[in-house]
Amino acid sequence: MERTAQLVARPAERTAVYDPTTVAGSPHVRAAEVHVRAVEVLAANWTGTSTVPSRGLYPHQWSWDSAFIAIGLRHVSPRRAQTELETLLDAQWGDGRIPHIVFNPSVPLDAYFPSPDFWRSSTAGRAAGAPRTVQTSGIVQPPVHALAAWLTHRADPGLSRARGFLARVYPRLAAWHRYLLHRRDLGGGGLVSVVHPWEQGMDNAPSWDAPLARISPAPARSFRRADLAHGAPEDRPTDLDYGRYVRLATDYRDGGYADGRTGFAVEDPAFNALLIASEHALARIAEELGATGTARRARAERLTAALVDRLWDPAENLFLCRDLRGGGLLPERGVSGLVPLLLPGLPREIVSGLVGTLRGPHFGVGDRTRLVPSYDLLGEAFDPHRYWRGPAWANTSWLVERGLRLHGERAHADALREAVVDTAYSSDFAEYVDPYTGEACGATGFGWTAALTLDLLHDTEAVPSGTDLDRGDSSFMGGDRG
Ligand code: 9WN
Repeated sequence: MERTAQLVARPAERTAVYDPTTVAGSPHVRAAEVHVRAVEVLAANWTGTSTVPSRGLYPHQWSWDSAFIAIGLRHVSPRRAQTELETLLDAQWGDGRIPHIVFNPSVPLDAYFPSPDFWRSSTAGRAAGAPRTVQTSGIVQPPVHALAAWLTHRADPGLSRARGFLARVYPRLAAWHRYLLHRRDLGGGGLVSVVHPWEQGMDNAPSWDAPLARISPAPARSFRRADLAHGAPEDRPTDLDYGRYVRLATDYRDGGYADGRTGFAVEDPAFNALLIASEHALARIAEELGATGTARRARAERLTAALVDRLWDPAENLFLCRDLRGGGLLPERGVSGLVPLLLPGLPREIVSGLVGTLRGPHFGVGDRTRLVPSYDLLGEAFDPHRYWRGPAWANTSWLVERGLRLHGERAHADALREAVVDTAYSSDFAEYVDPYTGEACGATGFGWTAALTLDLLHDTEAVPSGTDLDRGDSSFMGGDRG
């Protein structure tokens, strides 16, 4: 295993995508300095087997954080990126679900809420096949993992083959997708539903307000939040929201984590788009392992058609969330509705509609904002600092940047890439930032901010050649299929 110093000292000469000496927009900041600082963050957050999102606020392993972190880590340590994903997959449940948190037993229980004694995975999750030796949560997060595994493989195919990396992770990733497609198609239309706002990863988004309003909150005295010790209360979700999060999680746990009966069920565009991108990646992994990816590609196409059919709103030029319990599309405009831009098989008019929305008055990218706000600038609930109700996150901007580049919007993609890298550096790799000013919010030294900055500095495979697009495949997954 590399020592931290070795990781940090990795040379920065592979900054080929970027101007080799400067970060545009900050002409005095050398790209090499950004690289070194980002690697320091990842080294400081490394526990030996995985990476915490933040030492203070999030001291365990989170599912989609780890996928994004592996995507960055692969540029400095493909071995560590593989380990990151393997550690997460070691906590997979028998029914295929990948839990959203894998708890570190050496961290005190009161460091994060809800803690392992709340989730009780090894007892309450027994019927669903929760592991006995590691404590986890019982909900999930967006399926970025197959995409991360494929990109990690591509970073060092020799090491990957020597370690049998893809052969070991493929069956687990396939089981994960099976769980989502078979147990979570709660609307019967082919798309996956989330059963808790934490599952979609944008916890406090205004899209959840209406479906959450039907949930009776757990009494405030029945739980003790740990997040307020680290973040400003006015930037975090309210106590009332927390009460509802706790009620939903408690009910799910008390039902043995069985699916289908939850009071909250929403089809979300980003969650489903990431599943589709990961299906494309699984097709490539299957081919690398000598099998055929045809069935997976066909499934990805069917899912894309279902996404358009069920969640696209042509009047808004945006994908929206569908509330299965209340019925119908939720009108709130969120960044989640822009994330499907990363899909290769989207009809051209939808791509143009999304780019127009991204640059128009509701998100203002390239005009009033440099990074992609998490929520509609003109929306009633907009707040530039409150969790997922306006601020910008590096992961969603990265996903939109990949989408812009994939669809040939090179100038817009370049500008967004520069903005993410610049802001990450100037905010000390903040968890999220004010979308107008770039002011740091939440934790600094945040894992995926550092990792995705590295990816934007180093990903030479992302430059579109046109050939992959012609094949209807996803160019940001790497050039050839072999
Ligand atoms: C609940 C770890 C996670 C991210 C989520 C982000 C936040 C947790 C919380 O932190 O969620 O899972 O306590 O608010 O919203 O996207 O994965 O970084």
